[in-house]
Amino acid sequence: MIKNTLIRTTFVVFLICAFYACTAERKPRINMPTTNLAAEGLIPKPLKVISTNSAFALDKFTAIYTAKGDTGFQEVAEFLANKLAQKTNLEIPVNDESLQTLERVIYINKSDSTDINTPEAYQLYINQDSIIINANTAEGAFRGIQTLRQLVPHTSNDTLAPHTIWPVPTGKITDNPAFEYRGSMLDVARHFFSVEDVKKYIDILAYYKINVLHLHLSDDQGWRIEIKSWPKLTEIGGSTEVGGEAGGFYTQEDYKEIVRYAAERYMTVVPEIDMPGHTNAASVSYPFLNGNGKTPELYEGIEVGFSTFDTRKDTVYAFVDDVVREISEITPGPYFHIGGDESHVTKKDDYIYFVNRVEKIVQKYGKRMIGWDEVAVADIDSTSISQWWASAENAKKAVEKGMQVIVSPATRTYLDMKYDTLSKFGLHWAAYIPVDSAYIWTPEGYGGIPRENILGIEAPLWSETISNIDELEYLAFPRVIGHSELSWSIPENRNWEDYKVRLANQAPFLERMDVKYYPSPLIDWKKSKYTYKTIEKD
Ligand code: TNX
Repeated sequence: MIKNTLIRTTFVVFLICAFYACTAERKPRINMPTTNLAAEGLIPKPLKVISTNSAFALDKFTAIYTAKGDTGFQEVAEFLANKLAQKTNLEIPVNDESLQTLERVIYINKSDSTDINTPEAYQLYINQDSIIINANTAEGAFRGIQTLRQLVPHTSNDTLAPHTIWPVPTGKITDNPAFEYRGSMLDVARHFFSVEDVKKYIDILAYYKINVLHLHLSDDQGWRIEIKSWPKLTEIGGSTEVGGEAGGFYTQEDYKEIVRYAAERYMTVVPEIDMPGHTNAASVSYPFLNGNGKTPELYEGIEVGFSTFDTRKDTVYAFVDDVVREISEITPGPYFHIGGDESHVTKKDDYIYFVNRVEKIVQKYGKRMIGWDEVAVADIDSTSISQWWASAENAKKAVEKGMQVIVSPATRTYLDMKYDTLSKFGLHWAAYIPVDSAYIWTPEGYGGIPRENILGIEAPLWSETISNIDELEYLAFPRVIGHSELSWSIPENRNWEDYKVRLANQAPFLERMDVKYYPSPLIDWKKSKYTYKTIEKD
């Protein structure tokens, strides 16, 4: 089963040693129930699943081991142990060679198999006595353990053994993402969200294998990241938000903590500074930036399109250079998002001139530029990325320039769109997006974009109408879970009827995580095979 003989031999020797080390305390084999791995409620749906219909008894005699000396594997194992402890209260040791009572092993293996040929691919073999996760990289192993977390039942089974066990269905999973960029955006500019809120969002997204968090860090209503060379941005520009509440901002240390937390979950943070429009908060802080001919004032409304930088002033580019440099220095990921949307009061020539110049600044600091779809009108090069939110024509232009496209159609992926007329929060300028409509569409070849030009999918959450984490969760969940499947699973594995049952089965996890999701009436939450408390309907 394991292709790499050397690893297999090492592992078998290890198991034999473990067996002899603990024969004195060996427990009788437990009769496992019949299971069906292929029918488990996994999201996103893995590429291939083969069931062998028995179970691995996760219990207090289980231990986790990893390949030694390979970067990141130990941390992935500890992450798994930690999450299993939160779910089951089991304290599962990691790489502990002194164990006396070892019965079952979870082995996280670095494999060079050519079957696992992308960094995020993994194989998961679940047998009665062992679970083996094979991956080329710790990132792949991390994705694999999310699948394993989903397979551990929410309640233990105390009738099978004299002690508590969590039966994990046996079989083999081979998995690999369809798209390399699987993201969600959070608008922390219209309303500010704390580091703790962002971490909670990251945690839930990572469970569904989302690997990009795009932070919309500036807009007309607020500037949310400390720039040491331009302190008034946060002092003045960070002081407000929509609706008149005090805003807030991340210090560079806060931002680094978000980046670190995301990186621990193999998630890339994409910072966005929206320019040359959506810049009122910056212009109030430093009025020389302003190009709309008016005296900028702090703004707490939600209309857009009235602000612009003065794109013909060199000092504006000195400012942009500092901002891009400072943020790039604390951003390990490859991308920098320059916004570029809805610059309605910037003349077209000025807009093109601005985007062309800023692209060079982004590249100077070693990043790949992303911009909302409008940026494709400029003379940008093929390494830059266009994020399609509204205009098919702009998306086409991007493809003609050889650029890659992130697919974020407002009518399908905008998490700030209301579910229906009864939704408490959200806007509806693009559409009402019920849970099925967010899921039933095909990003592959969307709008005629060739598959090879699609970098991935992103679901943006704009925050004009939401001001706290409960409201954020109401709009994001469960829709973003569907977007995770659209970006990870191949079209042949996606099916609404099948998905909606798997989604119903997410209720116990979401509730344990205290996620205030919208209990859409399209989902038969009650049919979930688990019991959970009644959800208050909004
Ligand atoms: C359009 S999408 C915007 C945002 C708003 C959003 C509200 C995009 C690039 N621009 O400024 O927040 O609609 O749905």
